Amino acid sequence: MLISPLFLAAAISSLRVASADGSALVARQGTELPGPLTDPRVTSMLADIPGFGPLPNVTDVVTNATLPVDDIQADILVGMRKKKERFYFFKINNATLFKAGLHNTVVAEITSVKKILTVSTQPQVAVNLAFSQAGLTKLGKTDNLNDTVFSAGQAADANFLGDPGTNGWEPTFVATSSLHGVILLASDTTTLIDTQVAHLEAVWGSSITKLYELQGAIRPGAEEGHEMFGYKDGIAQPAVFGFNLVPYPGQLAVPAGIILTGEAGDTVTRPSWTKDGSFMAFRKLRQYVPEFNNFVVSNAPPVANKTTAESIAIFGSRLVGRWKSGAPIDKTPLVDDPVMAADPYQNNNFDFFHLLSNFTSDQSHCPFAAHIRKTRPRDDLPTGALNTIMRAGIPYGPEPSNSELTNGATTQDRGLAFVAYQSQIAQGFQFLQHSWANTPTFVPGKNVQPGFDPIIGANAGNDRWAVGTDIANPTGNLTFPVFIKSNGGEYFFVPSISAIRDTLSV
Ligand code: N7H
Repeated sequence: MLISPLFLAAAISSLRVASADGSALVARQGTELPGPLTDPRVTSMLADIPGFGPLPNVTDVVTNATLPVDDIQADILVGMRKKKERFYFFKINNATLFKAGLHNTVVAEITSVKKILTVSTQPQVAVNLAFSQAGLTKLGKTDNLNDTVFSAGQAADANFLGDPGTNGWEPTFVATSSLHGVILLASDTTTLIDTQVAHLEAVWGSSITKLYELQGAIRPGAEEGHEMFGYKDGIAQPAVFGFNLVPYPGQLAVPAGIILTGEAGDTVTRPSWTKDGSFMAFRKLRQYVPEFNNFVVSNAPPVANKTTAESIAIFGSRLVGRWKSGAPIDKTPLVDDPVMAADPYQNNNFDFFHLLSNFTSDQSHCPFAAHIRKTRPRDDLPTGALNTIMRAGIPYGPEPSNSELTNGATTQDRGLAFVAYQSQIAQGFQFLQHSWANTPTFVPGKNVQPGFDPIIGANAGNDRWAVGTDIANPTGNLTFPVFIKSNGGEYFFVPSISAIRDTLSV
């Protein structure tokens, strides 16, 4: 039953009294607490974005039955299709009370992959839960998860990721000893998310403290599915064996163990309770949209037989490797193709190799340094296929206004709440950021050093450079200011639902 606002307000005010005196959940029993949202859904909480291809059919996945989709937390395999998502970062004050609330109430509300696949089984608000190393320790779980990047935490990784230390990081991500976990809440309205948060806060009471929250939302209208610079994002995701049963052409098919811990293809030994979890890399990446747009307009080299506006669009697409529509420039370098962009049978079907061109020097289709080539080199490095991530981020912050765009300076905090899932952070997010995006010699075997990824390549806060952005001068260097600043983040472990129920909450 949906909760009325009046009931909710009354419940919340009674909560304030209850938590002000530090009393525990038990002491509040009998008061009217916000209950869970249990109405069945009639419309999907997920957006149907052209070019993504639908999620797998639940019957097919269950019949195939190689992955326990009713035990795996939904966000790991769903990708970038959420309409609204809140990240609620918290500290555990009292592990015993936190575990009681988790075991008796919350674990039953955690949303599995299976539930999210069908509208009628989707909850009003999908809830997922993840813990940092400090959080697991707080819960008394001192097992070694055999991921040193996770156990050291992201603040310790800042320099290696190319950040200028933790300068500019949200304080919550710097003081990591008290950041114990994150709750992911996804729905189609923030009102529903507010209600679910009130319920969880009622269950956990003073056993947790909210440290920080970030509200993400899909962009409106024609920008739906596009990130803040305007490019369609989330098209290329790995197909996971046992889940995405028939990969689309050009889609990277990977053993489930590349994304899920303990599944086939995961080479690391860990405690048995960690099976069917995943490591989550969260990053708050602030985007400087007017500055990016102005740079693209001011630096676009003229392209033969193209207007100025067309040359600008080509230049922008060469930084990313796709047009704003999502069409890959490797297939259509000089003119956008929105039909191809919207067709999952075409929009990933490329490998950067072209029969009659020189693979070591040809950048006429896609520059070596383009964002999607640096982060998935395809035929440039076929062995790199196992260094992959499932991306599940969402834009955050206000839409850029026209006056802000012409003014040329960012006045708002907006960007990408970046989320990547993988079974080993050192082979996934950290590898892509450090060894590929930030490493000028990558991709290897070319006639010229490619330079940094112009979008995410990071150089300790300093300018970056890349070649190949000018079709007429493919070995020429261009220097880029920073368009994206890291506000930091944390690494979390996303356990299976049974591990939360049977191991972490008892
Ligand atoms: Fe990226 N962007 O707007 O340019 N990304 N990315 N990303 N990204 C992709 O193919 C973007 C970031 C990957 O398999 C597209 O889905 C922005 C980080 C990977 O072909 C666009 C930010 C990392 C892919 C963007 C950002 C990656 C990918 C094309 C930060 C990893 C798939 C749409 C604000 C360290 C490559 C698509 C493949 C695609 C953008 C962050 C990785 C448009 C703005 C931090 C693996």
